[in-house]
Amino acid sequence: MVDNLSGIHKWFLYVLVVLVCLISESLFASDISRRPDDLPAPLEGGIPKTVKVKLVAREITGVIDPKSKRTFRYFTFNGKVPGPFIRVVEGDTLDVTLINPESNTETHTADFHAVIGYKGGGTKLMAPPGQSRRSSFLMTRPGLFVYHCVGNGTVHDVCHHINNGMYGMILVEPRDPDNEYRKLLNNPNLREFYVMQSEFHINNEIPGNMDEEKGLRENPDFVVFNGRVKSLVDHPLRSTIGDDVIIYFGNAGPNKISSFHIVGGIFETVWREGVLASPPVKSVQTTAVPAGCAAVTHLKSEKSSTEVGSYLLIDHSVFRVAKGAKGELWISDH
Ligand SMILES: [Cu+2]
Repeated sequence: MVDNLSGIHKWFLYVLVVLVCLISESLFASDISRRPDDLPAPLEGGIPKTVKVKLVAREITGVIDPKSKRTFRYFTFNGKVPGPFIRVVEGDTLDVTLINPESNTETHTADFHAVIGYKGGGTKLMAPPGQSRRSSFLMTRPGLFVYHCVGNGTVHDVCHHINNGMYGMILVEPRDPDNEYRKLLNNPNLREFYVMQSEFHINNEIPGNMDEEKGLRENPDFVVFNGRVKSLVDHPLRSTIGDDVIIYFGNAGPNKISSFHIVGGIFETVWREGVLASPPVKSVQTTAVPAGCAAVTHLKSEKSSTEVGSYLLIDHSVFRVAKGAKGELWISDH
C-alpha cells in the first residue's frame, strides 16, 4: 500500500508517525523522581538482625526537564531516582535480592560502598535480563553510604548506569547508644530527608541516551537533585520551626564534587563524607561531597533566629543551578 502513495503522501505519513511517537513518548513518560521524605524511620539498636531488600532494575522513559518536556531513558532501582533508601544498624546483615526483568536490555547489579569485598556486592548480584541474584553482607561499619549499578562491570557500563540514574543510599546507624548522631535520632521533633545529586549527559542525536563524549569532557546537560529538574521544587522539603532537620545528602556524580549549600542557612552539624564513627563538625556554611560519597547534614531552626519561608538547596558551584541543581526547604511556623 505504501508503494502506491505519492511522494507527498509518503512524506505526510512519515511526519505523522514521528509526531505520534513523540506525543506518545511524552504522554507515557513517568515522573521518576523520588520524594525527599520517602525514607524509613529511625531504627532501634537491639539484637543484630537480617534486613531483606528487593531491588528491581527498571529501564524506563521519564521526563528529565518538565519545562521543555525533554525525556530520558533512565535506568532505575525500583522505578525511582534515587533508588530506595536502605536503613540498617551496624552489625546487621543485609540480604539483597536483585531482579532484572526479561523486558530489560541491560545487565544490572549493585555495588554497595557499605560492603567490604566482592566489589561491594557487584560481582555476586550481577544479573542479565530475565535473571535474579541474591546475596547477603555483614554491615561492619557505621555511616551513610552510596550504592550504584555497574552494569556488566566494564568502565563504559559503570559510567552509563550511574549517568542514567541507577544509584541510591544505605544508612548504617551506629549501634553505640552514646554516639552523637544516634542521640540526635531520639529528638521528638526530628525531620529526615533523602536528597541525591547527579549529572546527566544526554545524546542529542539518539534522544534519551547517554552521550559518552559529554561525560568524558565532564560537561553535563543537567545537574539535578532526585533525578530531574525541579524535583525538589515541585516536592519541597517541609519542616516546622523547632524541628531538627537531617538531610541525608548523596552525590552519585558520575564526575563532579558537590558544594552543598542552603541559602540563608548554616548547618548546625555535619558528619562529613557520611562518617558516623568520628565526631562531626559544627556551624558549616557549605559542605563538599565528592562523587560516590555522602554527608549527614543537620539544621536547627529556632524561633528567635529563623525566618519562616523557603530556603534554597543548591550546589554552590552556581552555574550548575542553571543546569537544575536547585531544591527548596520550607520552614513554617505551625
Ligand atoms: Cu544497571
